[in-house]
Amino acid sequence: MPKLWDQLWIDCHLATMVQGGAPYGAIRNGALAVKDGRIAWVGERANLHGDPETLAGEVVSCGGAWLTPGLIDCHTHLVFAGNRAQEFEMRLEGASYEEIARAGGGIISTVRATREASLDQLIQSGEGRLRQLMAEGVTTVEIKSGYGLDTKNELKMLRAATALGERLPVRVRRTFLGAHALPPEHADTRGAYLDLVCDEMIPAVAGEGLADAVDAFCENIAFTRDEVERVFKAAKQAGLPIKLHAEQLSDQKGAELAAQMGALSADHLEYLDESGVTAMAKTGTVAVLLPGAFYYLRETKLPPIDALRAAKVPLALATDANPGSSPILSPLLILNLACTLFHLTPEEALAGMTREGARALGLADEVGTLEEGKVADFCRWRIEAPAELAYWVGANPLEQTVFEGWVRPR
Ligand code: DI6
Ligand code: FE
Repeated sequence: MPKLWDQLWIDCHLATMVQGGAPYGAIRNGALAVKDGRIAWVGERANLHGDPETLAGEVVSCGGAWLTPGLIDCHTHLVFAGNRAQEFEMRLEGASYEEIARAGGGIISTVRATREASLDQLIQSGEGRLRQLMAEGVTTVEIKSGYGLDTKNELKMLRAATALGERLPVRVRRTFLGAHALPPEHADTRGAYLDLVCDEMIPAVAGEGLADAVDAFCENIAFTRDEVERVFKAAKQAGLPIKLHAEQLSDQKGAELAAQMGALSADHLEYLDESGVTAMAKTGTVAVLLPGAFYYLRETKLPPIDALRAAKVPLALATDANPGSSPILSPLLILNLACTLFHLTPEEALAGMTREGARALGLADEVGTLEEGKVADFCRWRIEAPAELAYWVGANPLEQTVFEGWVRPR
């Protein structure tokens, strides 16, 4: 007799993260069925219409564990060469992130190393970092370019990100971030660099299908609002969605521009003002909070969390994993930092790395919650309550990860 489902997960509690019902969308004593890599049924075990063994080819008993959606890290700079430990030491001696950037260090020092690295070297070092994220339950990750800053090297970075998604059991979304910093060879020719980004890089990236979105860094050490607008127009012309690093170190009204132009998300947002909040609320632009960079740069100005919440702006959360402002490869630590530093509730934090992370990537119909029809990406955790995911630091209670219906090898 052919069975209805491929697998059935029982003896578990479910944090479905579906909005509107119980906290965490929780279903105690639940069951979850998988068919053809998708979630085929979710509910209380008592509502199963038959014996587990008659319903599914394989029955997995979870011993009282919690299942959550697979974690979604919607903002990373995971592909790069070298590291910036030396800059970390300089900052501890008093230099600021901006000062280091203006002196040709910061992002530009990673650009030098990344230009020198081969495609294979980028894939290899990126794979090590990606495996770290996966070891804490990440099933979808966004990876940006932005350390190449010329056509050849931006394409190389995006090829490395593409290869990572092909080699490892994880969903990779690639973002073109050519407008991350001004490369040294264009120090006196800003306009020419923007021409290159808009007229050569974006069409090349789109033509080769190497990116799923376009991002930019709107900041006094990077690009102005008007320059970002140009980049966004070129992205739209190429048919690519947009997002923005906005209001990280100062208020440039970048999030407002991003929202007005229909961006998927505006990220960082420490210096966002009330009008920016309103603009984002109006268009449903997701606020991606990055407490790792806030922590690492020892910032003191908090993003306007209460105002964002009050305006019902969706709050996503990500590692911002990068060699300068957030060398952090632990999504679970980020859950904790979101609570301790940004005053999110553990439920908001987990939603930020599941449901809202999916929304920030335009993937809300596919992943982010445990719901019938969605891709079967989920994690099994040895915890007694979902708040523990944000509570522990340095513990990793992950027991198993399922990606597209398959248990991922450890
Ligand atoms: N903001 C960030 O947090 C990263 N990029 C950006 O625009 C940092 C990138 C780096 O310092 O290498
Ligand atoms: Fe970033």
